Amino acid sequence: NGTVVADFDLSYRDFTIRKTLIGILKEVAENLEDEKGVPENIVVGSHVWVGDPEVIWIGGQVLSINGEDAEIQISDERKVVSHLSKLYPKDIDAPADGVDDMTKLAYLHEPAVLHNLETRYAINEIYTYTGNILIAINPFQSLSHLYDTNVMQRYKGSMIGDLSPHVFAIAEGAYREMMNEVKSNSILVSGESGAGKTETTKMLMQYLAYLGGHTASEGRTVEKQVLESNPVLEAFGNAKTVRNDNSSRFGKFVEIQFDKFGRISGAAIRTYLLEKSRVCQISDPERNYHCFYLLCASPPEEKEKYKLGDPKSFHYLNQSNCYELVGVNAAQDYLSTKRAMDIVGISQDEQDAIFRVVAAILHLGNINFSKSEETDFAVLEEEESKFHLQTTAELLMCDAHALEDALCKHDDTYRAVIKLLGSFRLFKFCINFTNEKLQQHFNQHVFKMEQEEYTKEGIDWSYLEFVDNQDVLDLIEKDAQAHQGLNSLPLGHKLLRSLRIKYPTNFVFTGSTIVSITLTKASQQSMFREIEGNFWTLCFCSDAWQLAGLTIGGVYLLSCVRPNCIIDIYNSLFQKPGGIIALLDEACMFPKSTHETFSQKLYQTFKDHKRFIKPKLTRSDFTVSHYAGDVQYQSEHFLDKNKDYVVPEHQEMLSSSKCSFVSGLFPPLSEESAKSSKFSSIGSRFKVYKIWFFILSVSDRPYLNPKGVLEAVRIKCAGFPTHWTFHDFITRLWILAPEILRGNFDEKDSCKKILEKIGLTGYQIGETKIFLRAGQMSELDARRSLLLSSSAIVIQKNAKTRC
Ligand code: AD9
Ligand code: MG
Repeated sequence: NGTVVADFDLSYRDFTIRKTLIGILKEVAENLEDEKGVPENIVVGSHVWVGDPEVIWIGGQVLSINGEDAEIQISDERKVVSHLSKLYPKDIDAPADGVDDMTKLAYLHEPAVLHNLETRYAINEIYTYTGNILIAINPFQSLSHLYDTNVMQRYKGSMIGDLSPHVFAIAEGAYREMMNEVKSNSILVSGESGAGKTETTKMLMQYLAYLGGHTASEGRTVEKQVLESNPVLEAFGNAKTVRNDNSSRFGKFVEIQFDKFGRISGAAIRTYLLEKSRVCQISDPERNYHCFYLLCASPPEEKEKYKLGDPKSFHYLNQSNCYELVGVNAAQDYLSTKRAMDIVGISQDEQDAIFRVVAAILHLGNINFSKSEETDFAVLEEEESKFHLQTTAELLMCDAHALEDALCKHDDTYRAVIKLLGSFRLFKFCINFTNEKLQQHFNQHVFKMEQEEYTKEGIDWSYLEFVDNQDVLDLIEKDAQAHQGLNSLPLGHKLLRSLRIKYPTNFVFTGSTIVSITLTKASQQSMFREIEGNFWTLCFCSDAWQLAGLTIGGVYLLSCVRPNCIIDIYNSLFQKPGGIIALLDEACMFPKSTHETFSQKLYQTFKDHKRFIKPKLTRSDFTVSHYAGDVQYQSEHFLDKNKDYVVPEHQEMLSSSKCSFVSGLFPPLSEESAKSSKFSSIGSRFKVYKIWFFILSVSDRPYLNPKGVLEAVRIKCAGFPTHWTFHDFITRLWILAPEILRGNFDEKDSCKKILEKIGLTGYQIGETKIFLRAGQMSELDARRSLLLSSSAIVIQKNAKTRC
C-alpha cells in the first residue's frame, strides 16, 4: 500500500503583535541587505526597483549617480534619491503577465518575486511555481471554474510544468510518484492564518479522491468518508477569528492510503492541539466553535431536547457580540453537519451523545458560584444556576448532586469543561512551536536536498545559506538534560553520569535520593560550593561531610530533601538550562512557583538569547522572535495551562456517566497518559514519508507574509535551480553548437564546449549534471527557439525550392 499524506494544516496563531506588511517587508529587506552589497550593474539609465512607503516597491529609472546615491525618476513628476545598495535591478523585458515559475525570473530578489505574484494575481492567476513548490495567493472569491471535474480531467496524467501551476498538479505529481516508486509521499501545506490552507487541503483531497475513487461507487465509500470528514472536523474545531471566519483551531494530519492499483483503501486523520481555552473564553469580534451556534439553530424539537435557545443567553457565547457569520446559515449547516456525520459513520446515538455534550458545555458555563459563608467551598448562586446544573447533569447522564459536589469543591468548571471537547493537550504556545518545527523541516528539506545533490556532484555550494531557526527551537524545546546519552537513564543515574563527566571521580548510586561520591579534594570543594550556593533543598550528611572534608578522596553523602532537587543540582552544576518548556515543567514541580518567578527565571536564563526579548514595562511577559515575526506571550496562564489536569473528583464523576460516550471521554488516568501523544512527535512523523511537494499558501496583500515565501524561493534559487544531465542537456541544446558534437563522444566535454561557445558564465559542471543559475535555462531556450524558427524557415525554403 502506498500512502499520500495530504496535509499538515497549522498556522501561526495569537500574534499579539501583528506586524504590518510594510514592517515585515522592511525586515526582510534588511535581512537580504547583507547578501546584496552595492550592485555593480546599476548605472545611469538602469531600470530599478526602489522601496516606497506606500506600495512597498516602485519601479523607476536611474537619472544620475552621485557617489553611492542615485537619483531615480519614478514618474513624470516624481523623483527620489536612494542609496545604491537599496536598489534592485528591474527586468523591463519581463513578460507583462508575469512568469508561471519564479525560477524563470531574470533577477531573483524580493521586489521581483512580489511583483511577479502581484502581476499574476491581478489576472486571477493565483498559483505560481518555484520549481516544484507551489505558491498560492488567496483569491478571496469563488473561482469554481478552477476546480471542476473538467479541470481535474485535464491534470490527470500531466507532469508538473505541463499545464499552468495548480494545486491539482501537485497532487497529481505526488500520486504518480507514489505509484511509480511505490513510496509514501506527503504534501505540506503551510501559510499563515487565513492564507487558504484548509481550502487548499480540501482541493487536494478532492483530487486524490477523484484519482483513487471507485468507479462503481455506491453508498458510503472511503473517499466520500474522507471528504465528509472535513465539515465534521470544521464544525467542532473551527471558529471565527479576527483573521478568518473559518479558522481551524487545531492541527490536522491527513493520511490517505491507496492499494497497489492506486485506489483509496483507507484513511486516517490525526488532529492536534485544539485550542481548548476558546470554549470558555472568547473576545469580541471572534466566536466560539461553530458547533455551539449550529446546535442553537437546530430544529425546534432538538432545541427543546437540549434545552437550548438564543446563543445570546449563554455565557460562553455572549462574551462576544458576534453570533452570525456572513453568508452562513447555521440551521442549514446543522443539518449538513449531521449528514456528514452520517457519511463518516457516526451513528445516531453517538451523534445524540456528542450534541448532548456540546449542549452540556453551554449549560455548565451558565452555572455561577459564590463563596460559602460557612465552609471553604463554593455554592451555587441563583435558581437559574440550579436549573443549568440540573440540565447539565441530565445531558451528561450523571448524578446532579455528585456534579454539584464536584464543581463546588473545586470551583474548577473550566478544567472539567475543556477536557470535554477531546483529549488533546493544549498549550497555545505549542502551535507556534509546531510551526517553527515545520518551517525548520521545510528549510532543511529543501536546503538539504539541494546540498546533497551539490555534494554528490562536487559543486561548490558554500554561498548557499538558509535561515536556520534551530535557535528558536532550542529556545523553546531544548531538554534540560542536554548531555547526550543521559536521557534514557533514570534521573539519579543521569546526575551521576554527568557528575562523572565534570568531576572525574568515583560514584556510588544508592537510590533515588542518596548519592555517595568519592572525590578529590579540589573537586570536592568546587563542587559543593556550586551546590550549596544554589539550593536550599540540599543538605549533607554531616559525618561524611566532616570525614570527607579531611581526607583526600573522602566519601560524601548527598541527601536530598526532595527527589526533584536532583534535577536542580544537575541544572545548577552544569549550567545548561533547558528551553522555555523545560523551565515551565520545572516551575510546575515547585508548588510555590508563580508566573512571576517563572518569568524571572526566563529573563535570567535567556537574557543573552537573541530570539528572546523581555518587553519593556512588563514583569511577566516575554517575546519570542519566531520565524514569521515576534510574538509576545503572557506567562500569566502558563503554569495553569501546563498543568492542564482534570480534578480526580470530576474525572470519577464523569466516568460514572450512564452515557457510554461521556464516560469514554474520561478513561482512567493511567490509560490516558499512555495514549497522549507528545507534540514533538508531529515533526518526527514526517520522517516516515518522502516529502516532495510543498505548498506555500499566502494570503491577499494585507496579510501577505513574504518571509516564508521568499525564503523558499531563495533557497530554491540561490544556488543552481536548474539541473540537467549531460545527456538531456545535449538532446535539448545541441542545435546551439552542432559542430561540437561531431566526432565527440564525451558528453561532459561536449556540454562544456557548448556553454563556452555561448559565453554563459556562473554555471557549474558536476559529475553527471550541469547546474544552471536561475534564468539561464530560459536564456538558452530563447536562443534555441530562435535557431529552431530560423532553421524551420530554411527547411521550408528548401522544401519550396524542391517543389
Ligand atoms: V487558519 O490558519 O485555519 O485560520 P487557513 O486554513 O489557511 O486559515 P482557509 O483555508 O480557511 O485559511 O481560508 C480562509 C478563507 O479564504 C476561506 O474561508 C475562503 O473564503 C477563502 N479561500 C481560501 N482559499 C481559497 C480558494 N482557493 N478559492 C476561493 C479561498 N477562496
Ligand atoms: Mg484552516
